[in-house]
This record gives sequence, C-alpha cells and structure tokens, in this order.
Amino acid sequence: MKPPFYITTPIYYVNDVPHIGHAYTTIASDMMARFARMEGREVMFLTGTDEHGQKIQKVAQTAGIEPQAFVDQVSERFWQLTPLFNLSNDQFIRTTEERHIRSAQALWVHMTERGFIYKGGYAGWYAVRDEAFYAESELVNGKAPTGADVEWVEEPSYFFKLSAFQEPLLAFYRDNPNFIGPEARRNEVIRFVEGGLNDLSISRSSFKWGVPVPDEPEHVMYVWVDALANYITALGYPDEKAANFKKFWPESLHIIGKDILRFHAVYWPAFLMAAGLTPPKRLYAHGWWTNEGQKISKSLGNTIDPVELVENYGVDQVRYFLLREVPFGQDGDFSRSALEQRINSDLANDFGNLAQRVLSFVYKNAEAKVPTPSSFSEQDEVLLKAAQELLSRLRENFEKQALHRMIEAIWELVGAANRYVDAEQPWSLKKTDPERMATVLYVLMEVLRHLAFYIAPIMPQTSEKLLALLGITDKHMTFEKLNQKKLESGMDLPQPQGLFPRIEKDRKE
Ligand code: ME8
Repeated sequence: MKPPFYITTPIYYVNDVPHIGHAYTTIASDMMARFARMEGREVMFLTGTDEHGQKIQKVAQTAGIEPQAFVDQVSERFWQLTPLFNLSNDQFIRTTEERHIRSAQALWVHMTERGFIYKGGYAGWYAVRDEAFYAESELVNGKAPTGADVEWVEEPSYFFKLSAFQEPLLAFYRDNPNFIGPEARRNEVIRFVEGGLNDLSISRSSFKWGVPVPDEPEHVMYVWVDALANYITALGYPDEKAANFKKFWPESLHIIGKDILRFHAVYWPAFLMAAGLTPPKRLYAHGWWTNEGQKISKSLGNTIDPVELVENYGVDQVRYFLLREVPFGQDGDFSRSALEQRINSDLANDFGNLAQRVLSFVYKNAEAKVPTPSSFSEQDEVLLKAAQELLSRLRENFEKQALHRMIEAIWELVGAANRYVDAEQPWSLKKTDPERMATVLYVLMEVLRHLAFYIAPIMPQTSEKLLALLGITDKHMTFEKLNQKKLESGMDLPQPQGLFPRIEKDRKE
C-alpha cells in the first residue's frame, strides 16, 4: 500500500480578492496532489479561506457590511479559483464554518487541560496587516519588519506557553530533518528558536470577530490559533477517530509562502504538541513573486487578476508558466513578456510542434492509424527508454518539491524527441522505407503518450487533449497504466489539432 498524501495550501485572508500569488501556491499544490493521485496514492488536497481577525473586521467595517456577509462575498472569489485554474482540491474550508469553530475550540481546551494556556495581560505592539505581535526590539523605524504599521495594544489576554517548547521544538527539528524545506528555511527557523521563545498572546478582547474562547465570552482567539487548526478540522478533528484523521494525520505536507514560515514551523508544531497531537510531516515554503520588478500590492494597483490572465493566455499556459519560470522555493518576477516567451518557445515551438508534426504526419501519411512498428534500432530504444525512465526522475524531484526540475526533465525528453524527428526524417522515409517510417512514427507516438501522462499534473487540459489525439479516452490516468498499456497498432486516430496557439508579437492588450 502506498502512503496516503495530505497536501494543504495556506487558507487565504478574505480582506482582499485573490491575486496571482495566491493562485501560485494553490496551483503548485494542485500539481503535487495530481502527481500523487497518479501514483495511486490516496490524496486529500485542502485549500480555503481564513475569515476571522481584526484585519477582516476592519475591512468589513470600512465597506459598511456585516463581517459575515463580507466574508461570504470574498470567500466566493477564492472558491472560484478552483474551476478557473482547474484545481483538484478535495475540500475548500472556511474558518467561519461550524465544524471549524468546534475544532479550534477543542484544540484550545486540550492545550488548556495540559497546562499550556494561562491568563494574563498583553501590552505591546501589534500589526493588524500581518496579524502578528512584535517586540519593541523587532521594530524598524517604528514599523513591523515587514513594513506594516503597528499599534500599541494593552488588554487582558490568554497566553500560550511557547517558551516551554524551545527544547522540544529543537529536538523535533533534529529528529525530523525533513520537516522544513527548503534547507535554508530550516536553518532560519532553527536559529530563531535557538534565540529563545517568549510566551505568545493568543486571545484578544478588544474586538469580537473571531472564534470565542471556550468559557470566556469576552475573548476571541488570536486568529493564527484559529487559522492553523484548519488543517486538522478538515480531517474531522476533534474526532481523532474520524476516518480521515486516522488516515491522513500526520502524513501532511503544508505548502506555504515564506512570509508565514514562523507561524507554521514554530507555533503550529508547538500547539499540536501542547494538545498531545503529532506535528505535521513536512512544510515547504516557496518564494515571493513580484510583478514586473515591483512588490505586488493593492496600494500600488499592480495586483494581477488571475481571471484576466486565464482569459488572455489560457489556463494551462498560466499554470505552466508559474510552475516553470521560477525554481520552486525561490523568489521570482512575473512579467507578460516572460509569460509570452515561455508560451511561444516551450509550449508552441517545443512541445506543440512535436505533437503537431508527428500527429499530422501520421494522419496524412500513415492512414490516420497507430502505425505498426517492426524492429527497433538503437536510437529507437534509447528514446523509448528515456521516456520510460523519466518517471523515476520525476519521483525523486517530487519528494523534494523540486517542481521546476520535474518540468525541466520533461522538456529534456521533448528536446530529445524533436532531435529524433530531425535525425530520422520520417518524411523522407515515406518513399524509401515505409516500414522504417512506421517504426519511427510508432516510437514518437509512444513518446507522446508518455509525455501526455507526465504533463497531466501540470497541464491537465492539454494532457487530456493530447491523450484524445492519441486515441486514449480513459480519464483515470495512473503511472501504473502508463507502464501497462502501450498504443495499439492499427487503432484509428482523430484529426489532429494544435495544442498551443502562438502569441503574435504585435498583439496589443
Ligand atoms: O497569510 N508571491 O493569508 P494571505 C507568492 N491567512 N505567494 C504569495 C504572494 C506573492 N506575492 N502573495 C500571496 C495568510 N501569496 C493567512 C494564512 S494559514 C493557516 C493562514 C500566497 O491571504 C503565499 O502562499 O496573506 C502566502 O503564504 C499566502 O498567499 C498568504 O496569504
């Protein structure tokens, strides 16, 4: 039995509508969820929205709408990313759901029962934009290190004994060297924890929009306690006997942006240990996108609307670009010229052209049927072997979340196949050696079949289209099937169609 796979995105704040940064995390997670399903693993893929806290309350107030009505509206916009980007999430969680309120409260009660929560008073700095407390020593020119405005907060508050977890956390990082990726982020977290941990204020009493603290109606939970709990709510917590909880916890992979590493790598495992639960298996923090060299922000008016991008360029094109352009884990810059360049070179020229030249040649010159191969030459064997062995490279890189390396490896095969077409020249074999021509075309179609499977997690629509052009209509693709069933010679093929239109240079917005 292959291990189950639980993959999550951050739950996004509904203070603002989604932009390309949010879509990025969910698309990357979608690629991994799809890959794991093709491995025959049982997958739970979770995304959703974070709907409580002072930030949301303030924005709703400014808009003159009740918080619940406001979060209903904005959450819907995040939900729409699923059909827009062809995402395969199994659940979409909202922290205002009843099941989640119950779960966050149960987590709180367990932490209290085990002696890790006490009542006190907080006096210090708070940045509403970051929903984070900052020590005086962390401020830079009177602002949070992130640049967010801070305000002085003084109010009765419950505290979490984070200080008690310095040693347990360091031991946990030591015993689980794979807990945090990439490696540089792991070192960053260890250094931070080694520097000492202060107890954490985990309730607020100066506003109301949050999960009520059990038996303490004047307090709502600090939004991060509430938010992090979403990962176990979705599995059925507080029922630890729930089938999904037993199956998927702690087999989890939390995909996050580097901005929220500390909450996930320090607070979250500490909360779980405090409640007597096992921390998640792994976190992976990806990098930060800028837009044409600038920070993406509402105030600069340069947020990129995912809907407009998909309408203009196509869903698979955008998915491909985001996953390919920047090594997963590093920062990157979004630009339309880079996107158009990738579409024209990687997709239209390299991939699309390979499929087009092979399929239209077969259609016109080989009776529109899967050709019958005779004996394979050494070059044929080399290419077929490269197509088969690519899977092990994909697997290795999948384990490390090296998504860009997975794509690079696939494009190496595309390159090899294009060179093979040029070298073998099936068009000149038509008259001189039709038998050899049939073999060459069969080899190429087998390579295309492998490619159609390999690109499925990245570009699901294109994969389906290409499979249909190869006469394969089975929608439930697994890597086991890829290896079991070759193309059947003699099978009728449909009329070829292009996969990726080119973007013309003089095109105007
Ligand atoms: O932090 N580049 O929500 P959030 C890359 N609710 N990724 C980006 C990005 C950019 N420019 N902008 C946003 C929260 N992201 C909390 C999370 S989880 C229990 C609670 C992505 O709406 C990236 O994944 O501010 C980042 O971590 C997340 O959106 C922050 O979303």
